[in-house]
Amino acid sequence: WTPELWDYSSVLAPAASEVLAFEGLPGFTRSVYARDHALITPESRVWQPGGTNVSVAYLISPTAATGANFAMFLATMGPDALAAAPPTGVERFLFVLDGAARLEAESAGVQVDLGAGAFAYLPPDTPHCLTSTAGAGLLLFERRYALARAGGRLQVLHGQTDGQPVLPVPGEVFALRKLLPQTADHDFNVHVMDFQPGEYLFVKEVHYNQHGMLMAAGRGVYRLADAWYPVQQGDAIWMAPYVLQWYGALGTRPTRYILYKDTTLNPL
Ligand code: UGY
Ligand code: MN
Repeated sequence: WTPELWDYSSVLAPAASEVLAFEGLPGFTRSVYARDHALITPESRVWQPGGTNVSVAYLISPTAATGANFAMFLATMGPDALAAAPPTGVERFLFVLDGAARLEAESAGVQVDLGAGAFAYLPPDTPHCLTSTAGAGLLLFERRYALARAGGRLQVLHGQTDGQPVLPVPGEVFALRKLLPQTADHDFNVHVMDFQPGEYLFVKEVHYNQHGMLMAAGRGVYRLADAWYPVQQGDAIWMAPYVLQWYGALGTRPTRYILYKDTTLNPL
C-alpha cells in the first residue's frame, strides 16, 4: 500500500497518543521472564477456558523454570459463569477485582456475594461453587497445601480488604493489610500493600519467601535483581526466593499491590 501523499508531518511533532502508546506497537512488550523474576504485562496474557463462561490467564505456576510453589492467575467470568474447581489437595484464594461473584460452600455454611475488594479462602478439597450472574474479574492464588493437614483447623474465610486492620511495619511507611490469619496452619498469606506517591520500600529485601504480585492500582518502579522496571496497574510480577526486590511509588495516585507470600516459617 502506497499513500498518494506521504505525510511526514508527525515525525517532528508526533501526536501525544503515538508517543505514549508504546504498548500498541507490534511486537513491543514490557514483559520479561528471567531466571529469578518475571514481569508479565497485560498484552502478554494468554486466555484459556476455566469453567463455564470463564476464561483464565495463568501468570505464574510451578514449572521447572520458576520453581514456584503456587499458581497465580486472572479469571474473567461472563454472565452465568461457573468456575472450575481446583485440583485435589489444592487450596484456593480469590480476590474480586471487578463485578460480583458468589461463593457457596455448603459444608462450611458459606453463601456470600463478593464485590470488588472482597476476598475468600478455601482450604484444600472444600467442595464449593464459584459463580457470577452478571460477570466478574478475579485474581486467584492456588497452592498445593504444604503442611500436614492438622485435623481440619483450616476454615473457609471471606472478608473485605479495607475492613482488615492496617498492621504496624517498623521502619516502613507503606500501609500493610494481611488477608489471611497469621497462624502456623496457613502456608501462605496475601498481603495488600499501599504506597503514597514518593513512598518506597526501606528494606532492599532479599529473603527465602516467594512472591506473586499484582499491581492493582498506581504506578512506580520495581527493582528486581539488577533490573529496574517501570510498572503500572495490571502488571504482574514473580519473585523467586532471594531475588533482590525494591519498589518506589511514583505518579499522582497511590499504589496498591496484592502479594502472595509463602509463610511456612522454617525454610528447611
Ligand atoms: O513482605 C514482603 O516480603 C514484602 N514487603 N515484599 C515486597 O513488597 N516485595
Ligand atoms: Mn518481599
